Amino acid sequence: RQPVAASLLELGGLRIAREEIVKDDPTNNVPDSIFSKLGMQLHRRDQHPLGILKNAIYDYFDTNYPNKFDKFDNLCPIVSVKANFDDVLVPADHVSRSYNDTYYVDSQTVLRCHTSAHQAELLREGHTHFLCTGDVYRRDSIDSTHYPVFHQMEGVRVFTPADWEGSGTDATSYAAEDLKKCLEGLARHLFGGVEMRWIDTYFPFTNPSFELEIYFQEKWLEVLGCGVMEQEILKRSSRTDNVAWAFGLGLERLAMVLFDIPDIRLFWTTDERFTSQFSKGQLGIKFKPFSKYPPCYKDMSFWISDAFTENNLCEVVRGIAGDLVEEVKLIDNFTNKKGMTSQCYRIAYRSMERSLTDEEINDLQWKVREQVEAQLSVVLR
Ligand code: FA5
Ligand code: MG
Repeated sequence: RQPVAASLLELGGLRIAREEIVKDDPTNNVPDSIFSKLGMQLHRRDQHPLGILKNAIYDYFDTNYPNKFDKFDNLCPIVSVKANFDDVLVPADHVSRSYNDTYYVDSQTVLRCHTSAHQAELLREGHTHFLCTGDVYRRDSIDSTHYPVFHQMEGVRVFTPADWEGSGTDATSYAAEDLKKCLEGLARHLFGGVEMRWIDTYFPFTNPSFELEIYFQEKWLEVLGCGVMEQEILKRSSRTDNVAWAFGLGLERLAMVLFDIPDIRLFWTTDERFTSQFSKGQLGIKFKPFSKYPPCYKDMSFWISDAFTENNLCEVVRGIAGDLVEEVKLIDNFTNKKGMTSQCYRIAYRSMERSLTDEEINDLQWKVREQVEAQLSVVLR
């Protein structure tokens, strides 16, 4: 079950009570299961795979750019809507701003959904080379590579005209090329050889924009987003003559590849069979899975309404089953002649620590059905 959350937290030097973050109020959608993750700061533990990875990335930057990059890993994850979205030019109607995708503390305050929330503030403070690591929060689907709390590292490098003049290319191409070289070098530093590829993509805050994918467990896994920073962001921090690149790494994704960690929930386990396999500064470790306990699948069908979303379903399931839920997957979807849509979801329950009893799973599934019906305006079939 979910651990009982401490009621007073210290975040980025601020003292915050549970009542300030979990509120019975329509402008707030932070559940206790998320509150209980605030302040855990897995990325600041030198023995934890995420801490080991963060330190290895620091080593790469320290070696290649001695004394250049300022490092931040303790900025408060509770940020303004302005910092999280407006300052990085996310349009007013962008889906990521919705209550379906983001955790709101109140209408003007969110749990940051990316470390890009700190870009503008750090630029305004005068930093031109920085790495900013932190826990980020998103309402999202449930499977082995998605979790509602994960960790990102933001990197930003600002160039001045002296950097690209004489290079024979324009400022934007110069920055894009430098960015790709830097990140390919990082991938080699971490992995030696792996199969990777660049994908062109879109972010509101960069242009051009790219994603890097790594081949892992027979699939291409997206590990980071990056690009050349939109000029408007630099302009607002009085850097009209500069260009910059920025990236956002998904630390869990990189750590899964690096240490062969098969399921993202493992980062949160306190099971010694997991934690004892990692030690400070050790990059070469491959995780040896302890025996995998059997999964149990439960299907649930219902007629949906327009208000139904998969993220809401996942949150209800996670609220009841916590980390015992491994995956929530849509397996059937049809609309009848009357225009009613029915969906069937398959829930995989599995503990990483022990065998679950039938009774326990039936009990969970019963509660899930009850709450799905009560909270999601669907009709169970
Ligand atoms: C962003 O968050 C951008 N802010 C990244 C960025 C920064 C782009 C600076 C350009 C410049 P995205 O939503 O794709 O992008 O997330 C970045 C990475 O976080 C992904 O590539 C992935 O590795 C990881 N990630 C995203 N969602 C999850 C999740 N639910 N669980 C675990 N990791 C995730
Ligand atoms: Mg992405």
